[in-house]
Formats: sequence, C-alpha cells, structure tokens
Amino acid sequence: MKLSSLVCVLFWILSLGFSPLCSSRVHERAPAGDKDVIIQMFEWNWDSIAAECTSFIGPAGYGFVQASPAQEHITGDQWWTDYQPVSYILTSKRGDRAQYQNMINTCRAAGVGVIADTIWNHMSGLDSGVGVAGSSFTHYNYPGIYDNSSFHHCGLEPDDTIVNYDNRLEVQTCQLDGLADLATDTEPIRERLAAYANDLISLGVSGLRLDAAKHMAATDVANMTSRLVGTPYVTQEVIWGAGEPIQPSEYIGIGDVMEFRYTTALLNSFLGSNGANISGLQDLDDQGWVPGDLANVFVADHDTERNQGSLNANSPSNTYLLAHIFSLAHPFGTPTVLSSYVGFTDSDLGAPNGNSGTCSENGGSDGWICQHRWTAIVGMVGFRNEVGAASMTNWVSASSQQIAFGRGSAGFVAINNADSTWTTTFETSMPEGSYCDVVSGSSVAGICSGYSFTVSSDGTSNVVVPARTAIAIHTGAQGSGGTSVSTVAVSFQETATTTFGENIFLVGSVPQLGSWDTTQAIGLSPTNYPTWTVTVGLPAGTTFEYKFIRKETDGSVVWESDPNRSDTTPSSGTQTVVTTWR
Ligand code: LAG
Ligand code: CA
Repeated sequence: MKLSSLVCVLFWILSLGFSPLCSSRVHERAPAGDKDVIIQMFEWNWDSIAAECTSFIGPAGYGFVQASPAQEHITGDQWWTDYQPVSYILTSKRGDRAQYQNMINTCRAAGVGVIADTIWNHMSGLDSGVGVAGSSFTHYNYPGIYDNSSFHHCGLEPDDTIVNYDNRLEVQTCQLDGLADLATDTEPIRERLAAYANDLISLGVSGLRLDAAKHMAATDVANMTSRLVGTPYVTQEVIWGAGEPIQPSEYIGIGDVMEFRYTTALLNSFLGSNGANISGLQDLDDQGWVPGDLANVFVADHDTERNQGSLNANSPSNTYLLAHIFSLAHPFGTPTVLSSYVGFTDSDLGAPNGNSGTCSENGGSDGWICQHRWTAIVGMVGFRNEVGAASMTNWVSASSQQIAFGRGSAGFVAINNADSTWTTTFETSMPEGSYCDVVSGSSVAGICSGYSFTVSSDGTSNVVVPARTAIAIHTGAQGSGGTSVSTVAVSFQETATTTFGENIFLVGSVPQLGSWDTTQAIGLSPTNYPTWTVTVGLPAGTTFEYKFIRKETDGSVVWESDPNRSDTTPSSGTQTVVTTWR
C-alpha cells in the first residue's frame, strides 16, 4: 500500500459525519509483490505453526501466517469458542504465551510474519463460566478487566441481539450473536483494547486481523489503531451486505478490508451460477469493491467454508483449486489462503489431533487439509512472488469459462473451467524458452516434475489445457522434460497408391492419433496424389509410434507392414514427416 492522500480524501468524502482519519497514522498492508501471500492457519496450535514455518511455509515463499485468536476464551470442543474471549491472558487451546512467542520467533526466522486474529468488538455470550486459563466471568463482568458499564446495552431489540442490519446503530452497539458488546466508543475500552494489541505487537506480530470490524464504528477502530506501536498490517472483517448502511469503504482509511464481494464473485463465477462466469473477472477494480491495493481477498475463510458463502474443498469439478490459481495469479488484492481441516460440514466441529496441525508432502494428514501444501497453490505462490507488481497483459477469454492472462513478461496463466479441452495458440509477453507448469509440478534443477511447455521467439505458445484444470508458467521456473502440454504442428506426407474408394489414415500411440484405435484414426487428403497429407497438433518434445492404414471400400483395414514407425516431435515450431507406404 502506501495510502495516498487521494485515498484519504476519498475516505473522508465517503465517511461523511465521521471525523477524518487522515490525521492518524496509516497502517501498512503487506508489501506488494514481495511475498504478500497470507495463510490462515485455522485452528493450528502455536507449536505446529512454528514447525510448519520452518519446514515448509518459509521455504515455499509465503509472507505471513494468520493464526487463530491467542487470548483466553470459553471452554468447549467447538472451534468457535475462540471467538468468545474472557480475558487478555495469552492462553488458548492452541498454547500459552511462551509458545506464542516461540511461534513468532521461529516463523520470523523462516521469513514469515505472524498476523494475530484479534477480537475487539465483544467478549463472551455465556451467562457465566471459567475460561481455559482459569478466569471466572459472567456475561457482563470480567473481574479486573470489565464490568457492566464497559458494555453497550443497546435496548433496541429483545436481549439486545442484532437482528436488523439496516440499522447502523443496532449493528454497531447491539450484540452480535448475543456476544457482550464492548463500548468501543469510550476511553477505558479503547485504551484496554489498544493495550491488548500492543502486547501482541511487543511479541513481534506483523499484523492484526480485526474480527467483526463492521460491528464497531470506523471512528472507534481508527482511534484504537492510531494508538498502535509501529505500523502493523491491518485487515478488517467488514462483510458487505446488499443495501446495508455500513459500507466496507468506511474502513479503508484504517487498513485493508476483507472483500467478501470478491469471495462471492469467485463462488458464482467458477460455478457458473447467478449468470456469472470467469470471463467476467478481468478488471476487478471497476466492480465497486474496495480498491485492490486495500483489499484482502480469499477464496474462502473459516466462516464461508462452513456457511456456503464460498467455494470449499468439497466444491465440484476442481473449482476450489482453480479459484485459488486465479486468486494468486490476478493482481487484485492481497490474497489469503485458508488452511483448514475436514468435517466442516458440521459447522461446530473442532480441530482434529488436539489442534496440532500435520501435513503430508503435498497435502494433509490426520484430518488436516493443508491447502497451503497443495502443489498448485505452492506453485502459484512462487508465480506471485516472481511476477510482483507486473500488470496484467494478454487477457483472452476463449469462452465464458476459459481465460488466460499474463503478468508483464514474467508469468502467464491459462484457466480452463470448462468441461472440454482447450487447445490454442496463446499470445504471451514471455521471453522465448521452455518453462515448467507450476500447477502440475515444479522445476527441479531445470527438469520439470509436471508438465512443461515452450514459448517461441514471437511469444506464442501452442498449448493444450485439459478440461477443469489450469497451467501457469513464470520466469522463475524454467525447465524442460516432464510431460509436454505444448503442441507442435506435424505435417505428414505419405505417398500411397490406392484404388477408387480406398483412403489413407494415420493412427498411433498418442491420444491425438487415436491411441491405436483405428476407428479414431486421422484421415489424410490426396492433395497431390499419390501423396496424402494431413497436419496434426501433437505434444511437443514427445516420442510416439504410428502407422498409416488403408481403409477399404468394405470398411476393412489394411495396416502398413511392421515395425511401427516412430517419431519425436521438436520442443517448438513445426515438423514435416515424409514417408512412403510399406
Ligand atoms: C466473526 N467475524 O465477525 C468470526 O469470523 C466468526 O467466526 C465469529 O462467529 C463471529 N465473528 C463472532 O466473533 C463464531 C461462530 C458463531 C459463534 C461465535 C462465538 O460462527 O457460531 O457463536 O463464533 O463463539 C456461538 C453460537 C451462537 C451463540 C454465540 C454466543 O454458535 O449460537 O449465540 O456463540 O453464545
Ligand atoms: Ca459493537
């Protein structure tokens, strides 16, 4: 970021009636283009995050982990006990203060900052209880911290619970889900909450997520963030709702805003629902959302993966993965990747394995999904770090569910969210070369573990993108080998004499040549009889076998004599194969 004065003025105009925020210090978003990807390590405990930072997250190039709330909360097996704080003791299900400190130190040593999920709006919703660190409390009394006068008692609804989102005052001073609503418009509360955030900052957190920010007036939030030490990254949860008086734009002078309209757009576009398609996702700065450099964007968070508000790991036809590839490739916003656990269809289910996150090499284990380890997601983090701030180039949409675009001359991605193969010649701005597809694999010492494809000197690339998948290349992952998704045009010129009604066909070992199925053989034309010709797009750099066959008038097939012919296609360009029937 670097909030320009323009944004300040814009904020000031949009926030009529609120005091302008531009006198207060502005909080930095993640540095653009320099490891800006955040992982939301939902419910992972501090020791397991620390270990994962060292063994995987740092080396993979992520910039930040967003950890679940650190403060003392109510007891219970459900994950959402975290969102009912009862004191500012840094002891939760996920570890104590020393473990939190160790996580921060370990992650920072691996080049990864920690973003703390903080709860400023409310305390618990229970009549009374004892928290996980032993603190007793009642709904409106937290001994030594808060008493009845510390809370809003809005008097607008039965039980003071928010029902009407069309009423600004109700949304900000009544109780979200019955959670005791802190009087964030008063000095003692502002002072206490800023002290809580500064305690986390003193331990070394790099940023803060402000839970339920929409339920606090922007002026309240701005007052508290102005008291923070340093300039931590701030992302605010302001869930946009149609026609509501409280708008995400009110909060952009404070820090980033979680842009839920982006999440909804990806849900609809990738599922093709509500008239949306991925071809509509080119320019996201003209949608009326918060500006991209102030938006924190995500395919799903822990709430939306449970409440059908987004795609999730159970979404059909690979859409969840494709949406991540899109999100990491597109320049709009600072992306967060959710890393969560299975069983979220039960919306109360707590984390597995005693909150100790575990993964396998490229996926999860022990109930954890470990989205942050998926090959394609890791590959796209590398893509994003490589392309940096490069602008979008070469956007093309072959159909409503097939898009491709480049990022300057550093990267190119093609997303085929249709049910049929997309074979085309892309125009890229990439330098000539052979690249590893980072969706299917990576470059290990110049050898691609997944697909590879080539870009010619004119920037074009002939590529096959299978249905419901994507390919992506960037200048930081060059290489060859693997399985090629590039095609080259191969012209076959076979000289064969025939009698009237007989025709020459080509059949071979690769799918493009029918995989030896004579009913799928490719017909040649007697363009210059007795020379028969056909040009076929075949995978680049690939060796295959083939034969010509003659189909007789009665439908029977005569094969050329053995052995099979063999050919290796070049890595790019074209090839001509001249043969005579034998
Ligand atoms: C958030 N953003 O504004 C969190 O992202 C979201 O996960 C939190 O809700 C919510 N705000 C409050 O911090 C979660 C669960 C709720 C749960 C709440 C408090 O989605 O279901 O409410 O945390 O634990 C639970 C019960 C409610 C009950 C309430 C109070 O589900 O039925 O009314 O507790 O006892
Ligand atoms: Ca409130």
